[in-house]
Amino acid sequence: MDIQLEHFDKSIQQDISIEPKDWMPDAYRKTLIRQIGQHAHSEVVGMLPEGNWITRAPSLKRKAVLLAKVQDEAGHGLYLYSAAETLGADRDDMMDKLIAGKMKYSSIFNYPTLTWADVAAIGWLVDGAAIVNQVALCRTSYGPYARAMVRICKEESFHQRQGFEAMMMLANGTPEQKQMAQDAVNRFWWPALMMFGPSDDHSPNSAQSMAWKIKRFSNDELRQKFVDNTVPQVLQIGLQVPDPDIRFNEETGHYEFGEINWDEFYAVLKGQGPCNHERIEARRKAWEGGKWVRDAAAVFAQKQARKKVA
Ligand code: BYC
Repeated sequence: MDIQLEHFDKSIQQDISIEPKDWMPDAYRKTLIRQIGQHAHSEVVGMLPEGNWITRAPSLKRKAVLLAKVQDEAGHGLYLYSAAETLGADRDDMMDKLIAGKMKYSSIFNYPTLTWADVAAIGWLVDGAAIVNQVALCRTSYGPYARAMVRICKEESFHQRQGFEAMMMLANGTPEQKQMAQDAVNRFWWPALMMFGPSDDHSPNSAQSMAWKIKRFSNDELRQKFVDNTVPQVLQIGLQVPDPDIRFNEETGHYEFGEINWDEFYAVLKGQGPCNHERIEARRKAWEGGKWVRDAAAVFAQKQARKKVA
C-alpha cells in the first residue's frame, strides 16, 4: 500500500486529526470542500430569513439579540469559508457556484419567515437541529473544521436558548400569540427534520464520510437525537408536535415519528422550494454589490505588500 495512504488511514483509525499540510486522498479533500462549502453557504444564506425581521422585532431587546445572532451567522460563514480555503478551495469560486446553483446550502432556508414566531422557531428548532449535527462535527477528522465547530457550537447554543425563550413567551401569551407559536412549529417541524439529510439508506455520501470519520453519526441517528431532545421541549411549553404518529417507545427509550415527505425535500434541493429563487437572488445582489469593496481591499493589500518589500 502507498506509504502516504497508509499513514493517512492510520491517523484516521487512531483519531489523529488531519491538518492542512498533511497528505490526504483527493476524494477526502473533495468531500470536505463539498461539505464545508455547503455548510458555509448555509450560514450565510441562513442570515436572510431572520435578517428579514430585524426592522420588525417586537422590542428593542429582541432586536438587539436578533442583530447579534445574525452577525454570529456571518462569522460562522467566514470561519467555514476559511476552513475550506485551507483545503485549496477558492472563495470566489465557491460563491460563483452557489449563485449558479452548482453548490447547495441547507434546505431549511428555502422556507419563508411569515411571522415573528417563525424567527423564534428558527432559533429554537433550526439552531437546535444545527447543534445536534455540529456537536458531532467537533470531533470530525479534519482539524480546522473541528476547531471551527467548537466555537460555532458555543454560539449556536446561545441562539437555541434565545429561540426557545422567545417561543416560550409566545406560548404563554395571549391565545393569538399561542396560536402564532403553534403555527410556526407546524411550519418548521418537518423542514427541521429534513435538515439532517436523506435517510441512511438513501444517503450516497454517508458510508465513505463515516469511514473517514468526517461524519461521526449517520443522518438518521442525528435526526433521532434531535427528535428525542425536542419533543419534551415542545410539550413543556404547552404546544403540540405536528405529527400524529409521534409516540414515546418505552422499550427503546426513543420517540417514534412519522414519515418525512421526501418528495418535498428533493423538490427543495432541486430549487423548487418557496424561497429558493429569492435567496439566490439576494446572494447574487450582495456578491455583485460588494465587488468594489473586494477590489479596493485587494489593491490596498498589494500596496501594503509593496511597502513591506521596499
Ligand atoms: N439541505 O449523502 P448525503 C446552520 C444533500 S445551517 C440541502 O446524506 P452528506 C444555521 C447533500 O449535500 C446548518 N442539501 O450528504 C445557519 C448531498 O448532495 P451533494 C448547515 C442537503 O453530505 C443560520 C445529497 O443531499 N449545516 O447551522 O453526507 C441560522 C445527499 O445527502 C441536505 C451543515 O451543513 C439538506 N438538508 O450529509 C441557523 C452541516 N441534506 O453535496 C442555523 C454540515 C443533504 O452530494 N453538513 N443534502 O450534491 C453535514 O453534516 C452533511 O453535509 C449533511 C448531509 C448531514 C447535511
